[in-house]
Amino acid sequence: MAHTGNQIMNGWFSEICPMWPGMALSVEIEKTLVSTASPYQQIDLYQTRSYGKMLVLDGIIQLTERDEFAYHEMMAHVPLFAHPCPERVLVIGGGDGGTLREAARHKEIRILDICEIDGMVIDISKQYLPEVACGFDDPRVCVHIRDGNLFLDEHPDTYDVIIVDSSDPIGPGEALFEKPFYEKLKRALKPGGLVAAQGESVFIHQETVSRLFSIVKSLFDTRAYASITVPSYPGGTIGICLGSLGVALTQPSRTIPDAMQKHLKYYSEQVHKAAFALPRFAKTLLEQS
Ligand code: SPD
Repeated sequence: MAHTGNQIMNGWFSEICPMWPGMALSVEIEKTLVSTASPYQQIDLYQTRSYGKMLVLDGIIQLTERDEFAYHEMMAHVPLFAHPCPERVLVIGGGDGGTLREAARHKEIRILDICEIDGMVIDISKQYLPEVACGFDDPRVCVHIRDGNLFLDEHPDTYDVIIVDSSDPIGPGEALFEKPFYEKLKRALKPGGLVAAQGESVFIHQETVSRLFSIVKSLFDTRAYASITVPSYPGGTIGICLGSLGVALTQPSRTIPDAMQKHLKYYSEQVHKAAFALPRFAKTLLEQS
C-alpha cells in the first residue's frame, strides 16, 4: 500500500505512481464515499466533479463512471468476439464487475467464472457502483474469492477465453505479470482458446509492455496487442495483450447481434480491427520484444 500518501490537495485527487514518474493525473473530487483497507490493499471511492464515481486501489484509478465503458467493452468483446464460440469463460481480477457485465452479453457463454482475490472490492462495487457491478447478477456467473495463480492450478484444459482484468504490477496484481502465471493461463485453456490481459500503456510503460509481450510470444503461437482510449488512465491509453492457441485475434469471428448493438458505446467491428493498428514506435517495440 505504498502509493496512497498525501494525494488529495485543495479538493483534487492526484494519481502519483513510481510506474509513471514525473507525471500525475488529477481529478477534482466532491466527496470521499469510501476509504478503507482490505487485507490486500487500500480501497477508496470518490464522488468526482465531472467523472462520476471513481474507484481507486492503492492510490491508482481503476475506473470512473464516465469512461469505464471503453475499457470494459474492449477487455470483454475483443477476446470474446475473436473466439468462434466462447462457452466457458474466466475473468481473473475485475472485482468491480464491469468486464463481467460486458461478457454476460454473449449468449454463447454457459459458465462465466470470476476469480478475484479481494472480496471487499466486489462488496464495495455492488454497493456504490451498481451499474458496473450488475455483471454479478447474471445467473451464469460463479464467484471465486481466490488467488488467480492457485485457481488456475486447479483448472487445467477448462476455458475457451480467459480475461485478466488486473490492476498494475505493483501490489496484488504483481504476480499476474510474470511468466509462471502465463504458463498457468496457457494450461487452463482448451485447444483453440485465448487469453486477453490488461496490457498497460505503450506510451509510458514500455518496459512492462515489452516484457509482457515477450512472455506471451514465448508461449502462444498467435499474439497481438490492442490499444484502447481511456481518459482516466495514465497517458489516456491502455492496452490489451492477447495470446491464442491458433485462433485469429485481430478481427471478430462473429457478427455483433442486434440485441447487443444497442448497449455498446465503444466496441464495433471496425474498432476491433482498428485497435490493433499501432503507431510505428509501438509496432517496433512489440516486434523487438
Ligand atoms: N493504471 C490502472 C490500470 C487499471 C486497469 N484495471 C482496471 C480494472 C477495471 N475493471
